[in-house]
Amino acid sequence: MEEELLAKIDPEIFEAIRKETNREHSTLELIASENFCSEAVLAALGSVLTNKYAEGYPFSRDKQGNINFAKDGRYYGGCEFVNMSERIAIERAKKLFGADHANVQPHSGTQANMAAYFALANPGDTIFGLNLSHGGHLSHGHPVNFSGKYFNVIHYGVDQKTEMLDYGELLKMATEHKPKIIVSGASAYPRTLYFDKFQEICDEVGAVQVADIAHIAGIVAAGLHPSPVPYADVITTTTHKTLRGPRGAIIMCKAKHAEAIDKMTFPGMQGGPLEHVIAAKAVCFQEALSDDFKQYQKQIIYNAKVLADTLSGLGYRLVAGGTDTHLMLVDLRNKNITGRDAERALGKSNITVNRNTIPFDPQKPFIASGIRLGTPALTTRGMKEPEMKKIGQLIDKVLSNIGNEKVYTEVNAAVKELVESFPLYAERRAIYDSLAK
Ligand code: DSN
Repeated sequence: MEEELLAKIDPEIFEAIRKETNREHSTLELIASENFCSEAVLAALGSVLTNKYAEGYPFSRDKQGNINFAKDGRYYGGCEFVNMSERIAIERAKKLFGADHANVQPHSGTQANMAAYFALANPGDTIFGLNLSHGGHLSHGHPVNFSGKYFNVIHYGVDQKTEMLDYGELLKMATEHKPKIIVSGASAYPRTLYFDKFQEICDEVGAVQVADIAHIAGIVAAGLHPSPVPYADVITTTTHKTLRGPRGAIIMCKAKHAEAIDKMTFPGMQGGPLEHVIAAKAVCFQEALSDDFKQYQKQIIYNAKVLADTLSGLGYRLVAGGTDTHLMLVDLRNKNITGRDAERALGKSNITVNRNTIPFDPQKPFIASGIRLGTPALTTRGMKEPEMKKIGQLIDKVLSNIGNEKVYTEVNAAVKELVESFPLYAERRAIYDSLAK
């Protein structure tokens, strides 16, 4: 048995894995970008496919750029079975999102964005991205990230009053600066993203839209959020957030960019693909094509609305007035708490969240005025509206009693009761615990 071997050969690493499995079960995971993948995904991740070098692709291209799966384009022998699983991953990704082309090799969302930018633009070109403190992402042009170092990045933001994207202002800015790429997408924006509006602006100024749907990919795949696929030239996403697969990413694009995207991913940005992760992505896409997955995504959104309404009813101000998606941003300024203090206090009560800047935040990102909450992980556990109300009340109890250890202990007991009713990785935990020294 694999677990038994690991426990024997490397008890320290076994212990870290055992404890993390128990932590995931015993805490309320509200980090909007996290989720719990299935045992089937974990099985693919832990497979011998990790052993295989497979630089290149499971297909070749003719002179016109047409893909031919009958002849692979690998630089190593022995690729016939990883070709099988990578081809399945590509086909499922295309089917799930209705895309012309999919590259399933990027190791992470930032690397996917890197390949997209370098395939479509040259260093020094102007790129637009959403300001990090308005809900954007590091890889959308932050100065400390490659994107901000290699490109002339201009950030757009949300309207100060509505805290929603200001497409009129974006058009004005784009008309003035003529960006090569406009990155649409966010990691802390609770409202609907209108990719058609982004595309209208791109068409007006001759830019290319790169849509980063990492956060909302599962909701998009389920048809519950507008898809960028009919509009954006290139779409990137991670596979481990609402999509609930392994940690990693993919790039989708219109046929005309397929060759450039593939070349920039490998050999441009990466070497050997992680074939075990690609197989796990394929499993995740198969799961995401099911009706159960659509129901799961619906429940994520219901749960987010109920949690948002509960907090709002308890006097918390929600950025942009609420949520249309899986996440919400809570402005804590009227409670005189910083995001950092809230994150720490909730952590002591076994409720895991992350501090987050709010638009026009007076605090630095390390402190932040808000917290970001998301429902994908708890929805995977089977929690529904009644649990969301209860969790909203528990969050309020902690945040209204910062520093009160007695309250933290009481909330801990309530969290324990909740998590025991919605067990996570139960069989796996039982095996690990039976092997613990
Ligand atoms: N760091 C991720 C998030 O938490 O949103 C995005 O990559």
